[in-house]
Amino acid sequence: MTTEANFDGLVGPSHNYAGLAYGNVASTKNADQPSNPREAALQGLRKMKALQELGIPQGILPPQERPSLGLLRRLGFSGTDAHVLAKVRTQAPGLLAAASSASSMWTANAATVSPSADCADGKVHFTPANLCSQLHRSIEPAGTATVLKKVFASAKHFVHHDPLPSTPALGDEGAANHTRLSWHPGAAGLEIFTYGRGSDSDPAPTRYPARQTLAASEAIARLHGLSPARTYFVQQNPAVIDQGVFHNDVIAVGSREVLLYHQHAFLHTAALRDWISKSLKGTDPCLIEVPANLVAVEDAIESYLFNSQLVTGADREVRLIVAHECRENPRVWEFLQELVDDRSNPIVGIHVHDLRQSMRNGGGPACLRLRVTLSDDERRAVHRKCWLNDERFGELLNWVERHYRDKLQLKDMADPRFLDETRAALDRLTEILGLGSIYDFQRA
Ligand code: SUG
Repeated sequence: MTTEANFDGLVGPSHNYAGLAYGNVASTKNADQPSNPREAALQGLRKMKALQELGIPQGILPPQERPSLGLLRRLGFSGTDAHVLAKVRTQAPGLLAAASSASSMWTANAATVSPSADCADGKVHFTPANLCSQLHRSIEPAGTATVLKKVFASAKHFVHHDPLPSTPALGDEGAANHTRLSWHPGAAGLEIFTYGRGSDSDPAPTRYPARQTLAASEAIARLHGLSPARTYFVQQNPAVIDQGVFHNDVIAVGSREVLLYHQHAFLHTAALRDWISKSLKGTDPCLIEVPANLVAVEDAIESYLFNSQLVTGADREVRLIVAHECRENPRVWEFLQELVDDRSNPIVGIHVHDLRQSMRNGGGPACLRLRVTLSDDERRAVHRKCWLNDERFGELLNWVERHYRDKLQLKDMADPRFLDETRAALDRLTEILGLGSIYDFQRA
């Protein structure tokens, strides 16, 4: 049987709020607040466990090492690690912040993944995102590529492409701007790429950057060998980017035959709907457009309603995994009650999760996971210890309790003891997950 697995990013020990992501309202709003990395990691693990208990294969992707001494040395800081940290703290605190972000936790931005049923060679294809629109994220691709090659190692089943060239014309933010619809996970699906920036004559946001480019999405579709007849490129509405929708997964979510999206998510919605309706085989699509008079764009951004995970459990029931902020917003909560009561869609339940630590940086339930649709054979080929089960869950809880701080601010990141602590934590994690030397190149 083919199923959609989730690979969540473990929150790293340096999780902090540095206001680095311009255009991401939560990141800006919470800049310089103290963070609680321990609570952040536990919140993420609890969500993973809940999904695993629904019978959905749940994978774990390790965090990257931060602060990145590699970045700081590349930028001209030299001497011992302690010297580098002391100098960057006084001379360029902004670079210390960029080098210290735990942003690899949002694995929806790690890569674009196409299942084997969609690709010409019948293999699962991965392209790590170059994340070139922001310095703190642009240092993720090399580590991401290393991890993905380790976790999905079998050349018989998996193909790994290099990240696209790191330049604004090819800005790529991974699966956060990619949705797949299909009548069941193993069938050839429709791959929908959403971009913020196309040709110069396309309307563009005026306030905030459009991170994903059409040229990047087209390159990925070519690399993955997708059928043009089952691939679609749709422009994000620039007006919502200017309101803080920095990725499409902040305003739309799709899985199987269901696409749940806000009225203002796309620029040419009718054409997208028509294309889906005529192209989806095996079943009728269920296209749920949420009107702005029920849920305003600001409510969507505040609650992360559309950053929910739309999942099908082993019992075949379809549920939405939402952030706690959805329950706290009366309009959003009322909409969700009506959604579940409405029998014209398959969604039967809403599960609420407290992910506040990640949410304060603009990362909701769907940001924390990379979806990888896998057949039985492909699932068996995945690095075994990266699957969550009761034993791994227990080990990871203990690991977090032992190694993570419960309060962190930027100044702590310049303390060499913090770097030592982080390295000890990640060394232990590679033992738990059996990942060998994945951090070696980051320490060179
Ligand atoms: O790239 N926030 C991330 C959040 C990513 C959310 N992912 C998806 N929507 N799929 C970003 O904007 C904030 C880091 C800071 O400010 O410290 C940050 O990078």
